[in-house]
Amino acid sequence: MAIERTLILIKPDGVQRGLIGPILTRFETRGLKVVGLKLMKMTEQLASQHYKDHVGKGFYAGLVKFMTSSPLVALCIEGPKAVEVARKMMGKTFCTDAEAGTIRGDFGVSRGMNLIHGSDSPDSARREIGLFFKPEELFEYGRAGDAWVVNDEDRA
Ligand code: DAT
Ligand code: MG
Repeated sequence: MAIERTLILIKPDGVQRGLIGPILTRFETRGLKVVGLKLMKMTEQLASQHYKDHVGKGFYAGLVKFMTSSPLVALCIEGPKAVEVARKMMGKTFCTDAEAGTIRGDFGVSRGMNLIHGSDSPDSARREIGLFFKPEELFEYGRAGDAWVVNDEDRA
């Protein structure tokens, strides 16, 4: 099954700057399917679970302050190699380093306020999706144009 799901967060800076639409549009126009979507505030507890690998690092306190400061949009998106495809669309971690054409490279210039999170592996994706979504908040559905986005070879 080459179809994967990944967790995307449009971070508080993206929401505050009115970039929910432009960022979401990139995933939709790429052909990826939104299977979960919510506006929510990240708590410190959720931050410590989501960023468990960064707890204790020098930038952790600032990261949590930023991520809990204002609502974010959590998305679960689905498609062939969705984890890798989304990471490439996001660009490098710091917007200053991200290539033009990527989300971070087109919409930001900050290091820490880098607009978007995307899971870094299928295992992380499964874990992170479980932190943000209940099973009943994720939807399996067909779209009218799906046959022209993904074929049997892509699904094999
Ligand atoms: P990514 O979001 O590209 O997967 P990451 O998982 O290494 O990057 O780090 C998580 C977030 O923490 C990242 O989006 C921004 C922040 N961050 C990482 N390294 C940092 C650093 N050296 N200084 C400040 N913020 C940092
Ligand atoms: Mg990461």
